[in-house]
Amino acid sequence: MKQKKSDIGLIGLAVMGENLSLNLEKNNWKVSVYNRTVPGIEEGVVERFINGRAKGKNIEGYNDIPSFIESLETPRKIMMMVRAGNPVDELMEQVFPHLSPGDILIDGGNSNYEDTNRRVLLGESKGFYFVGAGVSGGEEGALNGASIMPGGSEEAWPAVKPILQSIAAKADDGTPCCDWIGPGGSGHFVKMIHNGIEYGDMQLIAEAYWALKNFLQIDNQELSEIFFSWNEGKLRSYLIEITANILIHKDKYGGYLLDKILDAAGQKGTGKWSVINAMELGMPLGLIATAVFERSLSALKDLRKVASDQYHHIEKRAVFNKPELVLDVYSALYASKLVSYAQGFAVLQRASDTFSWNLNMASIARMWRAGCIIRSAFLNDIAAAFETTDKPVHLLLAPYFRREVKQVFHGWRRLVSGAISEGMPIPAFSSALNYFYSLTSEHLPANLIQAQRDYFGAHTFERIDEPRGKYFHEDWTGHGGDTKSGTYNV
Ligand code: NBP
Repeated sequence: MKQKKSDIGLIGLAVMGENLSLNLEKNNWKVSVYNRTVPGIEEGVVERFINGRAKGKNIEGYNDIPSFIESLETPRKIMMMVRAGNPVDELMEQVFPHLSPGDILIDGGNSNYEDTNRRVLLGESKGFYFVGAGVSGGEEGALNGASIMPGGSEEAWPAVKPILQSIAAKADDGTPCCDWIGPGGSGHFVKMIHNGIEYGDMQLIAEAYWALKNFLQIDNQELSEIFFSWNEGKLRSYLIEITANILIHKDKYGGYLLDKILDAAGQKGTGKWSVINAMELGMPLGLIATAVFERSLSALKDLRKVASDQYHHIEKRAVFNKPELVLDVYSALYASKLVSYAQGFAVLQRASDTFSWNLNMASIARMWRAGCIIRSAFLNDIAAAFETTDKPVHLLLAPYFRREVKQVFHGWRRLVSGAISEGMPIPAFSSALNYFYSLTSEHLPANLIQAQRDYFGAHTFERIDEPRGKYFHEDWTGHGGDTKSGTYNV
């Protein structure tokens, strides 16, 4: 009897590919897998998987691309889980000659959205479909349910939808954390901003931990209890939960492991990309930028040691009233997190308008409710805010969040000013508060910036007593010319 062909093919058997193929198989899809075999790199990857974790499962392994592709049901659905960048282009070149019109390539890696824009066009020019799907949730999500953000050739969605939704995490209401994002590289753009928000959340939690630890001089057990209690309320989230666990984790010598970990953070680039792209779009993303720069500053460990010796860093700090301080740190964390998400969603909205992606913000918030690293209860509130009939132009202006900010505002401000006067770094909390102050100020000193720009470079300015869009130049020194510079903005 002729054997049934595979429903989906997966290329790249590193941690994500292996676990995703097991998740697919668990959801009753027949899977073919392929990994390149390069002498000197790691040979026998396919055999190891097929004879190991995939043993006895409905998964077939292939060592060459033609027979791998031949094993798939048409239209073929092929998911690539390889390192982002050149490997994806190289693979596409190898796969193209063996595909038939209508076949679908899915890139599940962390690709740059501009590469995905280009690949969608390339794939479609050859008669194929290309889907750039951001996948979040790491190894655990890949195996048991990830948050998946697919975008690109929309014609491919009906064919890939049941497959991707089956392996996606399910929110508490049962909705799969995977839905169509939009055209071109929008899926990878949304995934990138997700990762940027993750950088922000982690920095904020780190600042909360540091403020509590240093101001209250409490041990990890007590700190952990505070985080566990926060995990019962509005801050309930995966990152708060793992922080509570990390705080009390002991190593084999019996001490808290966290206290022995070097304070020098690494990064792989998606936070940086979020900031670069926000800058390209002319949108403020200060909290995530602060989180990225703080990782860079933390990595300058030797320099910090020298500087702290020279400036005699404050070691003893004032003792605060515990319940009040805990509440103020909570307020700063909650409000700053809201600012961070508001900034992230505003960047998504600008990208959507600029690239005509028609992104659905409520749907994106819902897709992040489970499976991914930033999953939290709070995303339900964000989705609800975006779903109201008079959609807020900015999350901080949604009636629900306006009420929330008003409740925590004084604690947030007390914590930031107290920490600054005590010499405690809280860069993300204060970046959020400054953004909030600027956003809610009708008047800012940018009039002076415009005057300076016009003074030295004839960059022109608008006047408050003339309509917007009318530009003026002043001869500030009495011996300048009339020639103006262009009034474009980048
Ligand atoms: P890696 O990002 O480490 O990629 C390793 C895989 O890429 C291996 O299968 C490797 O084959 C293959 N590969 C490389 Br490298 N160059 C290739 C080429 N020129 N042609 C064909 N295959 C090539 O693996 P990962 O951590 O599983 O991540 C896969 C993708 O998913 C990445 O884009 C990553 O950013 C993204 N992602 C990862 C996570 C995570 O938690 N790890 C989470 C979410 C998304 P080889 O075995 O022959 O070297």
